[in-house]
Amino acid sequence: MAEGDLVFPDGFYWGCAASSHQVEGNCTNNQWWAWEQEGGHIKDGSVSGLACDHYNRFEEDFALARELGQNAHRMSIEWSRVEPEEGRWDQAEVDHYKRVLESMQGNGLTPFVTLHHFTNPLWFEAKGGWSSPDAPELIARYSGHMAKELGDLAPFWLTINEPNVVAGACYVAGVHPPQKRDMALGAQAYRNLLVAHGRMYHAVKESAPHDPKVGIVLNMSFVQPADPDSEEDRQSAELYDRFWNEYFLAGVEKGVISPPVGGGEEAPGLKGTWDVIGLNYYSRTVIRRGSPPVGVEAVPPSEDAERSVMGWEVYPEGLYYCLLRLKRYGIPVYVTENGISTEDDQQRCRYILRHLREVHRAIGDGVDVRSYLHWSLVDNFEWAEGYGQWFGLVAMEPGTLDRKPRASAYMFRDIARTNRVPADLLRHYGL
Ligand code: IFM
Repeated sequence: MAEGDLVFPDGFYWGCAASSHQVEGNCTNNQWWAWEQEGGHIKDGSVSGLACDHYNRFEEDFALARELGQNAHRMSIEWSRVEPEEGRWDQAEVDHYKRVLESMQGNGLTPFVTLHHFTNPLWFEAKGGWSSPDAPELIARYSGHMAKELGDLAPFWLTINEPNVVAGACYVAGVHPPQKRDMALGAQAYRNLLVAHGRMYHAVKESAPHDPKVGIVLNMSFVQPADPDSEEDRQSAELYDRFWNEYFLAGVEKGVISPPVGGGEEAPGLKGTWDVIGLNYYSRTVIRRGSPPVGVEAVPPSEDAERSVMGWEVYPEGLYYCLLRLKRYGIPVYVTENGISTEDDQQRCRYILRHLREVHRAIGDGVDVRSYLHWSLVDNFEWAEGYGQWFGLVAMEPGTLDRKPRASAYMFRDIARTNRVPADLLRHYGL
């Protein structure tokens, strides 16, 4: 080992994350697919369609991940496949996910299973989706069934991916289906998501044959006021931070529905429903006071700030601060997503290194971080952005869907295999 190498703890998980709708292809029975067919919603005019055809090519993808030095993989189960109608299980689809998990295991990839990653079965959406008071019970039943069927194949179960994005994008900003712009509905959805998480946690714990680790996946941002000297900006940033970063954390820690969604009332069975915390981190958010009804506004990154194709500012220090914030819960933290959409693979390499440096710094400062799962293995369907984004370590040939690892994939392979970031590599990138 050379001086200045960043060595990660033994048993650290290195891998990639993906979600069913973004990679599998032909997820025809969920609300995203239906919304895409309406036309006009996806920026580049595309539809998810065959996506990466991962549904049929998972063996190839997991073999590639193994060749690329990875020892873990995060995937999601497509609820609309396994429960296509309310209360009816499609055993062939359940068996498909058995094969998926067995293939991961066979390729030396420890599975992290997400139960809900943005997509709802059509029947669930028709009942009101996340705004329905029945949502927690319905998704808990599905979660229990999956844990009973597949629980012995995965040690990590993650309930809901980014509940703050679900509530915010679907019900407040109205940029994801069902495209509502209604603060009251957003609050209702947020409450249901929190209650659902608790119910899902217990359903998995009670149904899985072995005692798996179960937790939530939060999308956290490092929030700062546009003008630190402005009382208004500081208050707006605080409000945004409470809604975006704090709501779920406080909810699960204390078992309450805290403001601004609730009044601090108890949610029975919710308290302490996490064995792990999953953190998705991409960027920081700079906030100033905005106009009603939301009242806060994100300030776009300045012209000279480094940005991704998504327009997100590259701000690695934010990852350190988010990790540090999670330390007080005393629960292992797994970085479940981090990545950049860029056509410049050297920028991706630098992004990865700079973020790994922050993960390493957080570990040095006592945060129990146990994974770095990159978003994503292969370029895929980026929701309302369509296919005009490039998050993959591996490029996908349009038409043939052939996988072509980028230089960043090999850089990540060497880091994963050696469990360290060499000082030379940091120097090579001027870090
Ligand atoms: O693609 C998404 C993913 O589905 C959830 N987290 C953020 C990623 C990049 O936008």
